[in-house]
Amino acid sequence: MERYWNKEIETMSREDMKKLQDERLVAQVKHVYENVEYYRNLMDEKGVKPEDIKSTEDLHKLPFLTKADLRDAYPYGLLAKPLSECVRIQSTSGTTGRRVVAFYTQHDIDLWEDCCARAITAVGGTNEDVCQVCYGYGLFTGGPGLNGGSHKVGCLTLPMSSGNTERQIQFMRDLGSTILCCTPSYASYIGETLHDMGYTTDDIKLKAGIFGAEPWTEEMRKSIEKSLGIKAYDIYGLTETSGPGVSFECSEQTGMHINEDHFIPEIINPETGEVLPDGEVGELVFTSITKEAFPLLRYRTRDLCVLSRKKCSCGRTLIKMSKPMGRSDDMLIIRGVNVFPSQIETVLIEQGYAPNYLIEVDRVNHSDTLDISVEMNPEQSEDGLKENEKSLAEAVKKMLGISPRVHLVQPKSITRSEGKAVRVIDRRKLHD
Ligand code: DLL
Repeated sequence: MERYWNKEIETMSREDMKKLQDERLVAQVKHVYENVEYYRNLMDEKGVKPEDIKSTEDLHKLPFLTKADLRDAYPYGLLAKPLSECVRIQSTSGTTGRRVVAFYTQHDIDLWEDCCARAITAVGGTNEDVCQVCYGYGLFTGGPGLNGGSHKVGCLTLPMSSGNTERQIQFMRDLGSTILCCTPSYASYIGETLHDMGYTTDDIKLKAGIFGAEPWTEEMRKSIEKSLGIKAYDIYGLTETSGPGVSFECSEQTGMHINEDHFIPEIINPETGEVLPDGEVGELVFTSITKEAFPLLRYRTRDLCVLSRKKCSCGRTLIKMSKPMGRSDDMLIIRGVNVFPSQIETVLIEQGYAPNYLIEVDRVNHSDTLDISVEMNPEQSEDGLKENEKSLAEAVKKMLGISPRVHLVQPKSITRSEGKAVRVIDRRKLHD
Protein backbone atom coordinates (compact mmCIF):
# COMPACT_ATOMS: atom_id res chain seq x y z
CA MET A 1 0.00 0.00 0.00
CA GLU A 2 1.26 3.48 -0.85
CA ARG A 3 1.18 5.63 2.18
CA TYR A 4 1.79 9.16 0.96
CA TRP A 5 -0.44 12.15 1.55
CA ASN A 6 1.50 14.35 -0.87
CA LYS A 7 3.64 12.03 -2.94
CA GLU A 8 5.18 14.77 -5.04
CA ILE A 9 6.62 16.56 -2.01
CA GLU A 10 7.34 13.53 0.12
CA THR A 11 9.36 11.78 -2.58
CA MET A 12 10.80 14.86 -4.30
CA SER A 13 14.41 14.69 -5.50
CA ARG A 14 16.92 16.44 -3.26
CA GLU A 15 17.67 18.85 -6.05
CA ASP A 16 14.05 19.94 -6.46
CA MET A 17 13.55 20.15 -2.70
CA LYS A 18 16.58 22.42 -2.40
CA LYS A 19 15.23 24.64 -5.16
CA LEU A 20 11.88 24.88 -3.42
CA GLN A 21 13.54 25.65 -0.08
CA ASP A 22 15.78 28.30 -1.63
CA GLU A 23 12.84 30.12 -3.20
CA ARG A 24 10.73 29.93 -0.09
CA LEU A 25 13.57 30.97 2.21
CA VAL A 26 14.37 34.09 0.18
CA ALA A 27 10.71 35.16 0.19
CA GLN A 28 10.29 34.36 3.88
CA VAL A 29 13.33 36.37 4.99
CA LYS A 30 11.99 39.35 3.06
CA HIS A 31 8.53 38.92 4.61
CA VAL A 32 9.96 38.76 8.12
CA TYR A 33 12.39 41.65 7.62
CA GLU A 34 9.64 43.88 6.33
CA ASN A 35 7.03 42.97 8.91
CA VAL A 36 8.74 41.96 12.16
CA GLU A 37 10.61 44.84 13.73
CA TYR A 38 12.05 42.59 16.45
CA TYR A 39 13.78 40.29 13.96
CA ARG A 40 14.72 43.17 11.67
CA ASN A 41 16.66 44.64 14.61
CA LEU A 42 18.42 41.33 15.18
CA MET A 43 19.38 41.16 11.50
CA ASP A 44 20.55 44.76 11.50
CA GLU A 45 22.65 44.15 14.60
CA LYS A 46 24.32 41.26 12.79
CA GLY A 47 24.69 43.33 9.64
CA VAL A 48 22.58 40.98 7.51
CA LYS A 49 20.15 42.24 4.88
CA PRO A 50 17.47 40.18 3.12
CA GLU A 51 19.51 40.47 -0.13
CA ASP A 52 22.33 38.54 1.58
CA ILE A 53 20.12 35.45 1.80
CA LYS A 54 20.05 33.93 -1.67
CA SER A 55 19.76 30.24 -0.80
CA THR A 56 19.85 27.72 2.05
CA GLU A 57 23.66 28.00 2.02
CA ASP A 58 23.22 31.49 3.46
CA LEU A 59 20.99 30.34 6.31
CA HIS A 60 23.87 30.40 8.79
CA LYS A 61 24.18 34.16 8.31
CA LEU A 62 20.83 34.76 9.99
CA PRO A 63 20.59 35.37 13.73
CA PHE A 64 19.09 32.71 15.99
CA LEU A 65 15.84 33.12 17.83
CA THR A 66 15.46 31.62 21.29
CA LYS A 67 12.73 31.18 23.81
CA ALA A 68 14.09 34.27 25.57
CA ASP A 69 13.31 36.28 22.42
CA LEU A 70 9.78 34.90 22.45
CA ARG A 71 9.44 36.05 26.04
CA ASP A 72 10.82 39.51 25.22
CA ALA A 73 8.53 39.91 22.27
CA TYR A 74 5.44 38.50 24.04
CA PRO A 75 2.69 38.63 22.97
CA TYR A 76 2.62 40.40 19.61
CA GLY A 77 6.26 41.28 18.93
CA LEU A 78 6.97 38.48 16.42
CA LEU A 79 3.71 38.70 14.56
CA ALA A 80 4.26 39.13 10.81
CA LYS A 81 0.65 39.63 9.71
CA PRO A 82 -2.02 42.11 10.79
CA LEU A 83 -4.32 40.71 13.47
CA SER A 84 -7.20 41.04 11.01
CA GLU A 85 -5.63 38.17 9.04
CA CYS A 86 -5.02 35.92 12.06
CA VAL A 87 -7.71 33.43 12.95
CA ARG A 88 -6.31 31.41 15.88
CA ILE A 89 -3.77 31.22 18.64
CA GLN A 90 -2.36 28.13 20.36
CA SER A 91 -0.17 28.19 23.42
CA THR A 92 2.04 26.13 25.69
CA SER A 93 0.85 25.48 29.21
CA GLY A 94 3.40 27.89 30.64
CA THR A 95 3.73 25.85 33.83
CA THR A 96 7.43 26.66 33.86
CA GLY A 97 6.70 30.34 33.37
CA ARG A 98 7.66 30.18 29.70
CA ARG A 99 4.35 30.60 27.96
CA VAL A 100 4.55 30.72 24.18
CA VAL A 101 1.70 32.13 22.14
CA ALA A 102 1.70 31.23 18.44
CA PHE A 103 -0.53 32.88 15.84
CA TYR A 104 -2.05 31.37 12.71
CA THR A 105 -3.66 32.68 9.56
CA GLN A 106 -6.06 30.32 7.80
CA HIS A 107 -3.20 29.44 5.43
CA ASP A 108 -1.03 28.53 8.44
CA ILE A 109 -3.73 26.26 9.84
CA ASP A 110 -4.11 24.57 6.46
CA LEU A 111 -0.44 23.81 6.12
CA TRP A 112 -0.21 22.61 9.71
CA GLU A 113 -3.15 20.25 9.27
CA ASP A 114 -1.61 19.08 6.04
CA CYS A 115 1.57 18.10 7.92
CA CYS A 116 -0.56 16.12 10.38
CA ALA A 117 -2.42 14.48 7.49
CA ARG A 118 0.95 13.29 6.16
CA ALA A 119 1.69 11.74 9.56
CA ILE A 120 -1.65 9.93 9.70
CA THR A 121 -1.28 8.66 6.14
CA ALA A 122 2.25 7.45 6.89
CA VAL A 123 0.92 5.08 9.56
CA GLY A 124 -1.62 3.69 7.10
CA GLY A 125 -4.54 6.03 7.84
CA THR A 126 -7.24 6.45 5.16
CA ASN A 127 -10.86 7.57 5.06
CA GLU A 128 -11.77 4.06 6.24
CA ASP A 129 -10.16 4.70 9.63
CA VAL A 130 -11.58 5.76 12.96
CA CYS A 131 -9.08 8.11 14.57
CA GLN A 132 -9.35 8.68 18.31
CA VAL A 133 -7.58 11.87 19.33
CA CYS A 134 -6.79 11.92 23.05
CA TYR A 135 -4.23 14.71 23.05
CA GLY A 136 -5.52 17.71 24.99
CA TYR A 137 -7.72 20.10 23.03
CA GLY A 138 -7.74 23.82 23.67
CA LEU A 139 -4.57 25.86 23.82
CA PHE A 140 -2.32 22.78 23.50
CA THR A 141 -1.55 22.04 19.86
CA GLY A 142 -1.83 18.23 20.10
CA GLY A 143 -5.62 17.89 19.93
CA PRO A 144 -6.35 20.58 17.32
CA GLY A 145 -3.41 19.55 15.10
CA LEU A 146 -4.18 15.84 14.86
CA ASN A 147 -7.90 16.61 14.72
CA GLY A 148 -7.35 18.78 11.64
CA GLY A 149 -5.09 16.20 10.03
CA SER A 150 -7.59 13.44 10.67
CA HIS A 151 -10.36 15.48 9.00
CA LYS A 152 -8.16 16.09 5.98
CA VAL A 153 -7.46 12.38 5.58
CA GLY A 154 -11.18 11.77 5.95
CA CYS A 155 -10.97 9.51 9.00
CA LEU A 156 -13.96 9.41 11.29
CA THR A 157 -12.53 11.64 14.02
CA LEU A 158 -13.22 11.14 17.71
CA PRO A 159 -12.27 14.43 19.41
CA MET A 160 -11.92 12.87 22.87
CA SER A 161 -9.26 15.10 24.41
CA SER A 162 -7.38 13.53 27.32
CA GLY A 163 -8.72 12.04 30.54
CA ASN A 164 -11.62 9.84 31.60
CA THR A 165 -9.71 6.76 30.57
CA GLU A 166 -12.47 4.20 31.01
CA ARG A 167 -14.69 6.25 28.73
CA GLN A 168 -11.83 6.38 26.20
CA ILE A 169 -11.82 2.60 26.15
CA GLN A 170 -15.58 2.40 25.90
CA PHE A 171 -15.57 4.65 22.81
CA MET A 172 -12.60 2.77 21.40
CA ARG A 173 -14.54 -0.48 21.66
CA ASP A 174 -17.99 0.82 20.67
CA LEU A 175 -16.81 2.78 17.64
CA GLY A 176 -13.98 0.49 16.62
CA SER A 177 -11.16 3.04 16.73
CA THR A 178 -8.25 2.00 14.54
CA ILE A 179 -5.79 4.86 15.17
CA LEU A 180 -4.96 6.33 18.56
CA CYS A 181 -3.31 9.73 18.98
CA CYS A 182 -2.00 10.76 22.43
CA THR A 183 1.19 11.11 24.43
CA PRO A 184 3.16 7.87 24.85
CA SER A 185 2.70 8.03 28.62
CA TYR A 186 -1.07 8.28 28.16
CA ALA A 187 -1.02 5.43 25.64
CA SER A 188 0.73 3.33 28.24
CA TYR A 189 -1.95 4.25 30.81
CA ILE A 190 -4.74 3.45 28.34
CA GLY A 191 -3.14 0.04 27.71
CA GLU A 192 -2.92 -0.63 31.43
CA THR A 193 -6.56 0.40 31.97
CA LEU A 194 -7.72 -1.78 29.08
CA HIS A 195 -6.26 -4.83 30.81
CA ASP A 196 -7.51 -3.71 34.25
CA MET A 197 -11.01 -3.57 32.80
CA GLY A 198 -10.65 -7.23 31.87
CA TYR A 199 -10.16 -6.73 28.12
CA THR A 200 -7.41 -7.94 25.86
CA THR A 201 -6.13 -6.58 22.56
CA ASP A 202 -8.66 -8.89 20.86
CA ASP A 203 -11.43 -6.65 22.22
CA ILE A 204 -10.24 -3.57 20.32
CA LYS A 205 -9.56 -2.76 16.68
CA LEU A 206 -6.60 -0.40 17.09
CA LYS A 207 -3.82 -0.93 14.56
CA ALA A 208 -1.61 2.13 14.97
CA GLY A 209 -0.79 4.89 17.40
CA ILE A 210 0.69 8.34 16.76
CA PHE A 211 2.50 9.31 19.91
CA GLY A 212 4.60 12.35 20.71
CA ALA A 213 4.89 15.60 22.66
CA GLU A 214 7.37 14.08 25.11
CA PRO A 215 10.52 11.96 24.94
CA TRP A 216 10.00 8.19 24.91
CA THR A 217 12.35 5.29 24.43
CA GLU A 218 12.40 2.29 22.09
CA GLU A 219 11.69 0.14 25.15
CA MET A 220 8.57 2.21 25.87
CA ARG A 221 7.55 1.75 22.23
CA LYS A 222 7.74 -2.04 22.58
CA SER A 223 5.82 -1.95 25.83
CA ILE A 224 2.96 0.11 24.29
CA GLU A 225 2.91 -1.99 21.11
CA LYS A 226 2.46 -5.08 23.24
CA SER A 227 -0.19 -3.76 25.59
CA LEU A 228 -2.35 -2.25 22.83
CA GLY A 229 -1.54 -4.73 20.05
CA ILE A 230 -0.52 -1.96 17.64
CA LYS A 231 2.40 -0.37 15.82
CA ALA A 232 3.45 2.76 17.71
CA TYR A 233 4.75 5.69 15.64
CA ASP A 234 6.48 8.84 16.78
CA ILE A 235 5.43 12.38 15.90
CA TYR A 236 7.27 15.59 16.76
CA GLY A 237 6.58 19.27 16.79
CA LEU A 238 6.43 22.32 18.98
CA THR A 239 4.03 25.20 19.46
CA GLU A 240 6.57 27.65 18.07
CA THR A 241 6.61 25.85 14.70
CA SER A 242 2.79 25.21 14.55
CA GLY A 243 2.51 22.09 16.68
CA PRO A 244 2.67 18.35 15.92
CA GLY A 245 3.60 17.33 12.40
CA VAL A 246 6.93 19.07 11.94
CA SER A 247 8.16 15.50 11.55
CA PHE A 248 6.59 12.06 11.63
CA GLU A 249 7.52 8.41 11.51
CA CYS A 250 6.90 6.09 8.58
CA SER A 251 6.65 2.30 8.28
CA GLU A 252 10.41 1.94 8.86
CA GLN A 253 10.07 3.34 12.41
CA THR A 254 13.67 4.55 12.49
CA GLY A 255 13.30 8.27 13.00
CA MET A 256 10.96 10.99 11.80
CA HIS A 257 10.79 12.55 8.35
CA ILE A 258 10.88 16.33 8.57
CA ASN A 259 8.41 18.22 6.40
CA GLU A 260 11.24 20.07 4.73
CA ASP A 261 9.03 21.95 2.32
CA HIS A 262 7.87 23.92 5.38
CA PHE A 263 10.71 23.63 7.90
CA ILE A 264 14.44 23.73 7.22
CA PRO A 265 16.36 21.89 9.96
CA GLU A 266 19.89 22.54 11.17
CA ILE A 267 21.88 20.90 13.95
CA ILE A 268 24.11 23.17 15.98
CA ASN A 269 26.54 22.88 18.83
CA PRO A 270 24.37 24.19 21.69
CA GLU A 271 27.36 25.88 23.34
CA THR A 272 28.94 27.65 20.36
CA GLY A 273 26.08 27.88 17.88
CA GLU A 274 28.30 26.35 15.20
CA VAL A 275 26.42 24.36 12.52
CA LEU A 276 27.27 20.65 12.71
CA PRO A 277 27.27 18.17 9.83
CA ASP A 278 24.49 15.56 9.43
CA GLY A 279 25.10 12.61 11.71
CA GLU A 280 26.32 14.60 14.70
CA VAL A 281 24.26 15.06 17.85
CA GLY A 282 23.32 18.64 18.58
CA GLU A 283 20.52 21.10 19.09
CA LEU A 284 17.81 21.17 16.48
CA VAL A 285 17.11 24.55 14.88
CA PHE A 286 14.17 25.22 12.57
CA THR A 287 13.48 27.87 10.00
CA SER A 288 9.86 28.03 9.00
CA ILE A 289 9.65 28.95 5.30
CA THR A 290 5.90 28.93 4.68
CA LYS A 291 4.19 30.21 7.80
CA GLU A 292 2.68 33.66 7.47
CA ALA A 293 1.65 34.89 10.92
CA PHE A 294 4.40 33.52 13.17
CA PRO A 295 7.32 32.65 10.93
CA LEU A 296 10.28 31.95 13.18
CA LEU A 297 13.70 31.94 11.51
CA ARG A 298 16.50 29.82 12.98
CA TYR A 299 14.53 28.98 16.09
CA ARG A 300 16.52 27.05 18.68
CA THR A 301 14.34 24.20 19.92
CA ARG A 302 16.75 23.00 22.66
CA ASP A 303 15.91 19.45 21.55
CA LEU A 304 18.95 17.27 21.00
CA CYS A 305 18.96 14.87 18.08
CA VAL A 306 20.75 13.69 14.93
CA LEU A 307 19.78 14.25 11.27
CA SER A 308 20.13 11.53 8.66
CA ARG A 309 19.82 11.55 4.87
CA LYS A 310 20.08 7.78 4.61
CA LYS A 311 17.69 6.35 2.03
CA CYS A 312 14.44 5.26 3.65
CA SER A 313 12.63 2.07 2.69
CA CYS A 314 9.29 3.92 2.67
CA GLY A 315 10.39 5.87 -0.40
CA ARG A 316 10.28 9.29 1.25
CA THR A 317 13.23 11.50 0.48
CA LEU A 318 12.55 13.89 3.36
CA ILE A 319 15.45 14.10 5.79
CA LYS A 320 15.01 12.20 9.05
CA MET A 321 15.61 13.25 12.64
CA SER A 322 16.26 10.76 15.40
CA LYS A 323 13.99 10.60 18.41
CA PRO A 324 14.96 13.63 20.48
CA MET A 325 16.88 12.30 23.44
CA GLY A 326 15.48 15.09 25.57
CA ARG A 327 15.86 18.80 25.72
CA SER A 328 19.22 20.26 26.49
CA ASP A 329 17.56 21.84 29.53
CA ASP A 330 16.08 18.48 30.64
CA MET A 331 19.50 16.94 30.97
CA LEU A 332 20.36 16.38 34.60
CA ILE A 333 23.90 16.80 35.79
CA ILE A 334 24.22 14.51 38.78
CA ARG A 335 27.58 14.35 40.53
CA GLY A 336 29.07 15.78 37.37
CA VAL A 337 27.58 13.11 35.12
CA ASN A 338 25.16 13.99 32.33
CA VAL A 339 21.96 11.99 32.78
CA PHE A 340 18.95 11.87 30.51
CA PRO A 341 15.75 10.54 32.10
CA SER A 342 15.33 8.40 28.96
CA GLN A 343 18.46 6.40 29.91
CA ILE A 344 16.83 5.48 33.20
CA GLU A 345 13.56 4.57 31.43
CA THR A 346 15.51 2.24 29.15
CA VAL A 347 17.04 0.36 32.08
CA LEU A 348 13.77 0.07 34.00
CA ILE A 349 11.84 -1.40 31.07
CA GLU A 350 14.74 -3.65 30.08
CA GLN A 351 14.70 -5.03 33.61
CA GLY A 352 11.04 -5.95 33.20
CA TYR A 353 9.30 -3.04 34.94
CA ALA A 354 6.38 -1.02 33.57
CA PRO A 355 7.17 2.60 32.62
CA ASN A 356 5.71 4.01 35.84
CA TYR A 357 8.53 5.74 37.62
CA LEU A 358 9.65 8.95 39.24
CA ILE A 359 13.17 10.35 39.36
CA GLU A 360 14.03 12.63 42.27
CA VAL A 361 17.27 14.54 42.49
CA ASP A 362 18.39 16.51 45.50
CA ARG A 363 21.53 17.83 47.15
CA VAL A 364 22.39 16.75 50.67
CA ASN A 365 25.60 17.93 52.37
CA HIS A 366 26.87 19.32 49.06
CA SER A 367 26.46 15.97 47.35
CA ASP A 368 23.84 15.12 44.73
CA THR A 369 21.39 12.33 45.45
CA LEU A 370 19.44 10.32 42.89
CA ASP A 371 16.31 8.44 43.96
CA ILE A 372 14.34 6.33 41.51
CA SER A 373 10.91 5.06 42.51
CA VAL A 374 9.44 2.40 40.28
CA GLU A 375 6.38 0.27 40.74
CA MET A 376 6.74 -3.40 41.55
CA ASN A 377 5.12 -5.70 39.09
CA PRO A 378 1.79 -7.02 40.45
CA GLU A 379 3.13 -10.58 40.55
CA GLN A 380 6.29 -9.58 42.43
CA SER A 381 6.34 -10.43 46.13
CA GLU A 382 7.75 -8.24 48.86
CA ASP A 383 10.10 -11.04 49.89
CA GLY A 384 12.97 -10.35 47.58
CA LEU A 385 12.36 -6.61 47.60
CA LYS A 386 15.78 -5.53 48.84
CA GLU A 387 17.59 -7.82 46.38
CA ASN A 388 15.45 -6.59 43.50
CA GLU A 389 16.12 -2.98 44.42
CA LYS A 390 19.81 -3.72 44.60
CA SER A 391 19.98 -5.41 41.22
CA LEU A 392 18.01 -2.58 39.61
CA ALA A 393 20.35 -0.03 41.19
CA GLU A 394 23.30 -1.96 39.77
CA ALA A 395 21.77 -1.99 36.29
CA VAL A 396 21.26 1.78 36.47
CA LYS A 397 24.83 2.26 37.69
CA LYS A 398 26.08 0.23 34.75
CA MET A 399 24.26 2.54 32.35
CA LEU A 400 24.97 5.88 34.03
CA GLY A 401 28.13 5.34 36.02
CA ILE A 402 26.52 6.65 39.20
CA SER A 403 24.63 4.80 41.91
CA PRO A 404 21.00 5.64 42.55
CA ARG A 405 18.80 4.68 45.46
CA VAL A 406 16.03 2.55 44.01
CA HIS A 407 12.66 2.20 45.70
CA LEU A 408 10.26 -0.47 44.53
CA VAL A 409 6.84 0.90 45.41
CA GLN A 410 3.33 -0.56 45.35
CA PRO A 411 1.68 -1.11 41.95
CA LYS A 412 -0.43 1.88 40.87
CA SER A 413 1.03 4.18 43.49
CA ILE A 414 2.73 6.50 40.97
CA THR A 415 0.41 9.06 39.41
CA ARG A 416 -0.48 8.24 35.81
CA SER A 417 -0.20 10.86 33.10
CA GLU A 418 -2.97 11.85 30.73
CA GLY A 419 -0.79 14.36 28.90
CA LYS A 420 2.91 15.11 29.15
CA ALA A 421 4.30 13.02 32.00
CA VAL A 422 6.25 14.62 34.83
CA ARG A 423 8.99 12.10 35.51
CA VAL A 424 11.64 14.22 37.18
CA ILE A 425 11.62 16.32 40.32
CA ASP A 426 14.85 18.24 40.78
CA ARG A 427 14.78 19.68 44.29
CA ARG A 428 18.26 21.17 43.94
CA LYS A 429 16.68 24.05 42.08
CA LEU A 430 14.75 24.94 45.25
CA HIS A 431 17.98 25.36 47.21
CA ASP A 432 19.77 27.42 44.56
O1 DLL B 1 4.28 19.02 22.31
C1 DLL B 1 3.49 19.54 20.09
C2 DLL B 1 3.11 18.12 19.89
C3 DLL B 1 1.83 17.70 20.16
C4 DLL B 1 4.01 17.22 19.35
C5 DLL B 1 1.46 16.39 19.92
C6 DLL B 1 3.66 15.92 19.10
C7 DLL B 1 2.38 15.50 19.38
P1 DLL B 1 4.92 21.87 22.90
O2 DLL B 1 3.96 21.69 24.02
O3 DLL B 1 5.25 23.25 22.48
O4 DLL B 1 4.39 21.18 21.60
O5 DLL B 1 6.24 21.08 23.29
C8 DLL B 1 7.29 20.96 22.39
O6 DLL B 1 7.90 18.81 23.30
O7 DLL B 1 10.39 20.95 21.95
C9 DLL B 1 10.13 18.60 22.57
O8 DLL B 1 10.97 18.89 23.65
C10 DLL B 1 8.92 17.85 23.08
N1 DLL B 1 8.47 16.88 22.06
C11 DLL B 1 7.49 17.03 21.15
N2 DLL B 1 7.37 15.90 20.41
C12 DLL B 1 8.32 15.04 20.86
C13 DLL B 1 8.72 13.71 20.51
C14 DLL B 1 4.08 19.85 21.45
N3 DLL B 1 8.10 13.02 19.57
C15 DLL B 1 8.39 20.12 22.98
N4 DLL B 1 9.75 13.17 21.18
C16 DLL B 1 9.51 19.87 22.00
C17 DLL B 1 10.39 13.84 22.16
C18 DLL B 1 9.03 15.68 21.91
N5 DLL B 1 10.05 15.08 22.54
